[in-house]
Amino acid sequence: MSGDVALFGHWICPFSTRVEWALHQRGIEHTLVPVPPSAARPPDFVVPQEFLDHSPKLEVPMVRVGQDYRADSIPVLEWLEERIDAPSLLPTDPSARTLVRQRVTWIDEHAFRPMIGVYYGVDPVRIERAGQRLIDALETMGDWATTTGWLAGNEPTIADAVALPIHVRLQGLQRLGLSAPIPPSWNTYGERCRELPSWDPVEWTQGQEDEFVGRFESFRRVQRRKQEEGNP
Ligand SMILES: N[C@@H](CCC(=O)N[C@@H](CS)C(=O)NCC(=O)O)C(=O)O
Repeated sequence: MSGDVALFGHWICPFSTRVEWALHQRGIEHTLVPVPPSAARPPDFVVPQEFLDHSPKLEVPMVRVGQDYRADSIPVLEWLEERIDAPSLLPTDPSARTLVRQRVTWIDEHAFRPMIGVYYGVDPVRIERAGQRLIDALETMGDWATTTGWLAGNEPTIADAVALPIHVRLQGLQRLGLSAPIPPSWNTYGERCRELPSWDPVEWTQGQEDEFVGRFESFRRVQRRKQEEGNP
């Protein structure tokens, strides 16, 4: 395993959490270089030059292994599988791998997108609709996990990495308007994730959850004021 792995990311970014969890779950030693997303950057924050030089879209997460850089969470998860010899989050059987990749794509579209719709939502009706779509997705994923233990088979895979940030911020989402009941199967699956040693490094403190909720409440206030002023 290459000993020189760095993750440029931030706890508030769900895409960074995917990668951070996968690094811990695979037991890959790494350095975490905190780069807050621009909206969460303190005014005096100095963005590392290495990040500016190598991130194609200036988005976190970005990962360095040795002298090579990659960005974009799902390609990064795949690249780390090829690049680093450590316990894998991809099954060896080709049809099982195909299932993992299908589920990764499904989760990104059907769960992550509405999740982001909840916290970036401004209009209560849209927040409610995004919340319902998210709950429907949690139900589907909870059913997968009930059948095999994990989201795509009987071991954790990159599909679990892709979905994991939802567990991390679920209470924050509820505080931001996710009002429908959480499917019990999703909660049971969440308990299984919390038992993994890789959970602790990505779990939010109460302060982090409060900061997440506070940031998006204030984002909503600003957007609503702009709308009232006819300047959305
Ligand atoms: N498709 C990318 C999305 C990454 C992304 O949107 N990152 C956000 C933070 S959560 C970002 O860095 N935005 C640019 C900025 O904040 O300046 C991935 O999966 O990694």
